[in-house]
Amino acid sequence: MENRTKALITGITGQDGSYLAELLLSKGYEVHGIIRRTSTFNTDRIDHIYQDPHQPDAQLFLHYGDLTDGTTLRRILEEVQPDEVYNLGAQSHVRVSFDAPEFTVDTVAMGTLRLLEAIRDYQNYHDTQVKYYQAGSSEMFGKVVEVPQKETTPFYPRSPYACAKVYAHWQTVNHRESYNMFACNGILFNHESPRRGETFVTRKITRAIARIVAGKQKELFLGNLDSKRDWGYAKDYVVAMWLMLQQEKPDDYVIATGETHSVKEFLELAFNYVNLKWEDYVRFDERYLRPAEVDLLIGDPTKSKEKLGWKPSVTFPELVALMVDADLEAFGLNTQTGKPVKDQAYIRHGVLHNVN
Ligand code: NDP
Ligand code: GDR
Repeated sequence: MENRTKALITGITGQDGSYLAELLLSKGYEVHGIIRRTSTFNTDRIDHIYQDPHQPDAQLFLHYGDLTDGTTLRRILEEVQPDEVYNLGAQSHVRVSFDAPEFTVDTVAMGTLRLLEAIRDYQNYHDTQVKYYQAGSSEMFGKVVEVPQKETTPFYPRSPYACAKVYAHWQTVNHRESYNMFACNGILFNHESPRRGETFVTRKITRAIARIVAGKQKELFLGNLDSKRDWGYAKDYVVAMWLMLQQEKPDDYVIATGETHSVKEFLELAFNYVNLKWEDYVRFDERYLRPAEVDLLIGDPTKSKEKLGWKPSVTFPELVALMVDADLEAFGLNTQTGKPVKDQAYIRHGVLHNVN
């Protein structure tokens, strides 16, 4: 048997988890993912890379667990004996975190602590080192204190989700400094893809456009169109996660494009792409407003460029186009340009289940 590097991923069924699993498998890793028990299948994003664990050459293994269940996290660590752990699991919707703050904080903040403590004990018992990646967020910057936001910009979180991520960030720093753990924080700005959850604004827009073109939807209800985000492509961002754990020393890095665009600009580009005017379809619904909004995010990726050699490969217009293309393709609609789809769509309910 080959001695492969082993990675354990929480949140493997999410957008980033699926891209990261693909990346690590392509690098020859043995990949283990923690999935939650659900009443219907929740593995659509990773079904295309799933392997029967009975096969002798299987490299992807799934384990039932939850960040709210510390015992199971410890058991999985003992079973897998990973070299690298990527903590991507989260209730990751900012608006929902106002509705379900306790669950959000339990998963995001306490879940991180449970995992860090489990790794600390595992390292001690086995006299080994595990490299740890923490999925931090630009939401931690929240209210504008400084632009562009960089590693040294003070945090000012504006939601239960962001408060929990700030705790997780500092707890990760604390484990690094207290116990000499190889623990890194990625401070990732928004990153999107055809696998983005359908209730985040970019995917909500591109999916609605496809449904409008297909004659299945007439209106799109949105909240605040003025907020600005630094939007990149998820497939690029998981490379940065991996790069952080390949450095000599653990550190924290901002991962961003360095450009910002409003929700309105996203709408304009996306609707123009199919020769429609967004004003004809978009309606306001206050239910999508947040009790406190994050108005402006723009990251300074200088450190990650210099130290990790990382840079984004997809521009904002390219990102919009590839997401619209993928959602159109899901309805069997030709794209305006006839260009091939760069990243095939992942769509639930079997409309299209053909991920690259
Ligand atoms: P998703 O919402 O797509 O995926 C979240 C994952 O976490 C899913 O696999 C989900 O499982 C899992 N999860 C939720 N609750 C728990 C729990 N209690 N225990 C274990 N697993 C759980 O998020 P993304 O892939 O977009 O993001 C990945 C990580 O990066 C998250 O931590 C997010 O907060 C963070 N982040 C994301 C950014 C982005 O722009 N995408 C930017 C910055 C940070 P299930 O499928 O069963 O629901
Ligand atoms: P965000 O992403 O909150 O930045 O968090 P989201 O796409 O939800 O919102 C971006 C902006 O769009 C505005 N908006 C709407 N948002 C949603 N979801 N639905 C709407 O109908 C709508 N209308 C307007 C929002 O108010 C906001 O200003 C994402 C998540 O992936 C987090 O987990 C991650 O940490 C951050 O990105 C970086």
